[in-house]
Amino acid sequence: KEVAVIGLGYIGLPTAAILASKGIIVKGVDVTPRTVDAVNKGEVPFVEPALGDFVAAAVEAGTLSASFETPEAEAYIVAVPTPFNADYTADLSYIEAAADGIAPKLKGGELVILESTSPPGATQHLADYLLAKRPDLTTESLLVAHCPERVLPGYVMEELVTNDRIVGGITVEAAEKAKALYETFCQAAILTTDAKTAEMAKLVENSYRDVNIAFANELSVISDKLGIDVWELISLANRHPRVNILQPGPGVGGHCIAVDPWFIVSAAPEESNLIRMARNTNDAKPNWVIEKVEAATKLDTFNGKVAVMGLAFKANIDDMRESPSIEIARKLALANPTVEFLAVEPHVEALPKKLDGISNLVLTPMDEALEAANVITLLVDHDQFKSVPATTLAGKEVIDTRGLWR
Ligand code: SAJ
Repeated sequence: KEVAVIGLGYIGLPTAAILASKGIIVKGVDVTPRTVDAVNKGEVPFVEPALGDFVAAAVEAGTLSASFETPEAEAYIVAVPTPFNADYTADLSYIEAAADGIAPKLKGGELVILESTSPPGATQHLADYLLAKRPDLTTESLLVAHCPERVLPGYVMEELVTNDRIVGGITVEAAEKAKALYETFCQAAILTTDAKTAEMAKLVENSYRDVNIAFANELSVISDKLGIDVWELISLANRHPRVNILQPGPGVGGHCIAVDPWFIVSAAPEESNLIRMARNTNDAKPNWVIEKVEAATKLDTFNGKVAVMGLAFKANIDDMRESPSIEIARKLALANPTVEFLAVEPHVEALPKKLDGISNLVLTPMDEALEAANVITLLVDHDQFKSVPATTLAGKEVIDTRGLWR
């Protein structure tokens, strides 16, 4: 059995490696030389626990290799980015580019699986696109399915095996064949449906989380106005057997939860009121935090230095893509040039591009920043920050967006 995996990123590479660990010959394809080189050396070009061992072992065993060229294979898994355009519609150009590579290699009977998070209709679009390039094939001889990923960054190798999966086929046969492939490594239930329902299920999962985080974020703003501790409020409300409120924060980051709901909104703009409002509520939270920090810097006691604790998009990772903390740090520093911002991020050695070159924003070791600043803004609940003693914070203005130091 030979499988080609197009796109060796956060999802494609783990999927390729786990298939290869089952003895399947996996040929990875990527456009980035750094990625192709790393994989062929048995290395991983980003941080994901346990993935390195899988890749090293599979390359050593000869079941995993990478190249720029799409090979002939019995099955193709497409795991490329689906960013959104300025008007919130999905950009399917990476999927089409993958299809351009696959089309000339098809002989008939192959399985093509789309893993990328996609708007409703994208899998059908992929099938139509391939068939337009290969009019000699038919829906019966080209099996196309959608199998959205659900893994949580940081736990990918574990969740690939233990999470239930949804497989949506353009035809029933496509769904069944895709299911059989995922059964080689997934020990949980694999549920089959049609392609559009599978696409929507993925978007709904992330929108569900977005809407619930928006509820928590709104509660934090209301509680602040009313002089109530929102974390105490939520933990008390959650003692009701049918209530389970999520945690407020400085906004929603990462490129899944802050993106996927827009695909639903753009597919049904008139009907998606709650989903759109949740997105806007979460997107507005960084500005609310900025106002809080600026108010603290207007106090007579302010000594000119603000500590910004955490830049990653969530706790205990180094991933800063679409991080609300970055947005907050950047806007604060640019709008307040006379204030010195001491950014603390234990997971990185240098500031990310978006913050680089801003003269009043400096990456600073935690103890130094906490000592020097008398306004402390906590943006990420990293484990390292939990141990900060109350005495260190005493007498300072603390804006704790995660409720870590209550
Ligand atoms: N957040 C809060 N409060 C919470 C939970 C999260 O403010 O109570 C924030 C986080 O700080 C972060 C953002 O939301 O900025 C997203 O973090 P997350 O841990 O909720 O999710 P991701 O983006 O790391 O991964 C999600 C997962 N989806 C769901 O839990 C429904 C994961 O299973 C998906 O595979 C992933 O999106 C994806 O790739 O779509």
